[in-house]
Amino acid sequence: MTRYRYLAIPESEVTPREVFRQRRRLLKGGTALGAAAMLPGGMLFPKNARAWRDDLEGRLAEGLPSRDLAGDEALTPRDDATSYNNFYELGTRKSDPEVYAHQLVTDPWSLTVDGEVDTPGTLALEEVLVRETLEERIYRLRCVEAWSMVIPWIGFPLADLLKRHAPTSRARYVRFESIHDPDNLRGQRSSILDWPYREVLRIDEAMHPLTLMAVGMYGEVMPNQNGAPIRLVVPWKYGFKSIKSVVRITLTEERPTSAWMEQNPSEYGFFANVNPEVDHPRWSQARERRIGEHGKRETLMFNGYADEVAELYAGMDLQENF
Ligand SMILES: Nc1nc2c(c(=O)[nH]1)N[C@H]1C(S)=C(S)[C@@H](COP(=O)(O)O)O[C@H]1N2
Ligand SMILES: [Mo]
Repeated sequence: MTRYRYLAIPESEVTPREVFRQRRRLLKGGTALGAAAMLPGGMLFPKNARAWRDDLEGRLAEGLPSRDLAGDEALTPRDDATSYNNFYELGTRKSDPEVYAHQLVTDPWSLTVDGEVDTPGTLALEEVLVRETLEERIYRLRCVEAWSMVIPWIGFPLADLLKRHAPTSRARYVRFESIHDPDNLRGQRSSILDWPYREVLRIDEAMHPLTLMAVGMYGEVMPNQNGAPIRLVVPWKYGFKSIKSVVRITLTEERPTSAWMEQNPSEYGFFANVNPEVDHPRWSQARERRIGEHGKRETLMFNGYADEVAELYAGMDLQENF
């Protein structure tokens, strides 16, 4: 069952509508969207470095439709979801991403869509977002390490973005790449992964209506430690597929590799669909620890999204294709 409601943001946290309108008018003065301008050589010149953030904050303040796709389960407390993270660019301890969040520079931000598309391009994030309809989606998130959360994301279907760039008939895979900025990101000065972080979906997985590009959570702009300013969320797959801080999306004919598959293919498969019957080489996947709860829960097939996605894998051996 899908419940629709409106995002409730406490009045105290909301900038009065008139103040927003005024600020947006000021920002818009002159340039389209108050956006970054493209200089020769493709360098982005930040006319207004806060452009995407100001636009997004304005839209969040106006309220968004919301869909609960986690079966009415309690939300993970926001403090847990923003302080217990995997974001190896900022360090490998769960507490590192929050502590070093400031090392991720997100203003300005641009996104490239290229490869097997008719209209490739690099756009400032505010230009990407102005085209898309945002909504809140409450999803379960299950990490391969056997913990889970329930998170209210804000975003838009990846399919909407991909369609605007017109995938060619040869496009079979979608490759995502995170920011590469070793001067600022302490984790990228270690060789735990071959940076930048890269992930891959099959095109039908990428076009699935559950597959989200998220730009916020808990009614607010995405915190840096959760993958600001824009990240993937694929709720039926282990969390490592949900790549953070995306700068580039490339459609391909051949299947690219991902950073985790290069690092350890026996532990991190291509599909990484949540499956209680396929154990990780070092631990069982039958149960999980819901962050903020005591005891353990049974892990659900496809993380509880089997009705929506099982048909994508019809006829496949899921033990083999893990
Ligand atoms: N770029 C990047 N994306 C990433 C990771 C990472 O280290 N770097 N960690 C992944 C893992 S293992 C998980 S479980 C989720 C965690 O998302 P969260 O911190 O918002 O809960 O992000 C995924 N996306
Ligand atoms: Mo994870």
